[in-house]
Amino acid sequence: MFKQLAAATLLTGAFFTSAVQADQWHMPTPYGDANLPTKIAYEFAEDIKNGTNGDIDITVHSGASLVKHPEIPRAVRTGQVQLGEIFIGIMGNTHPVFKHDNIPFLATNFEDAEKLWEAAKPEVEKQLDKEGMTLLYAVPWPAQSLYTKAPVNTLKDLEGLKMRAYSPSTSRLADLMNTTPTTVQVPEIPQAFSTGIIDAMITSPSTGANGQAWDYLSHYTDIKAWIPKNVVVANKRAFRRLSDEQQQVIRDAAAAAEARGWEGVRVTAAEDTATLAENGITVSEPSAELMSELQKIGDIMVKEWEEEAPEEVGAILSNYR
Ligand code: PCA
Repeated sequence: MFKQLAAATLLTGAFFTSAVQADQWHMPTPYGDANLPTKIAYEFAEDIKNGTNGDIDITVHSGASLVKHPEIPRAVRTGQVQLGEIFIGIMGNTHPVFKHDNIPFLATNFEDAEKLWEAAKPEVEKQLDKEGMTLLYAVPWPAQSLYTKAPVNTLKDLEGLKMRAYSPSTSRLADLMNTTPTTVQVPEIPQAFSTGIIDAMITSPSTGANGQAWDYLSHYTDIKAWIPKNVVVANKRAFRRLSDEQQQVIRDAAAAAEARGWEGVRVTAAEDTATLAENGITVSEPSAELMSELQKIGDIMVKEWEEEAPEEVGAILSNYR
């Protein structure tokens, strides 16, 4: 009996000794493998494995398979996982700095979106740090446009519809558009449309194309309202425990990932918009009236946002402008 126990202990000891060499890290991500951010996450993990000679081995758990999207921030914060990917907007209720990401018409092309990110990054980084997370990199989505089952010329055409929301800011936007916000995660979009839980949504051409939007809606109005991003964050303690060299490998891989995102998104935005049209969706430019109605809502949202945290939001806006 004793012998057996001793042998078992020895074995366990041997197991842990060899495991000390390679750190097994887990990285939950919210979106499936067809998405640009997920492809970049796999490359990021590969770069780190190569750069550390296998000492840091990150397993990417895509499509919310390990942790549900709304729970990823807490999983990283508490060290349940060492790092993870999060859509910035879903943290809007944690602190207003995260709302910079879903404000309509603040930044509607990639150049401005990069500038807005540079302006917001110090505040975002500070807030994440307070919550025990280290910012590694961001990946942008294509501009967010309007999907419906009928043509839209003015906001009146949307009145009373059920509008998908994916963050506190998009819920507020749905209210201001006189629609009813309904929170639906990406994998549930097709079913939510076909069962009438939602009638309309604002998202990227990529999410529409990946979800085969032509099966359940017919019109895409290219309002290009904002360019949101995901961030990849590490648990602060897990990151600090690494050697300086290892931290540098991760920082370098993160910089490469971020560059890939800004470059890649320009390509996927164009390709995925073409895919929508090829599959029979009517892709059109918005009317001047719709745009001016939406711009007014955007102005209201900027004002409300600034009032929520004048100091931090003021800093982001003045950096940006
Ligand atoms: N797709 C994700 C986030 C932004 C986007 O383009 C979504 O719709 O939830």
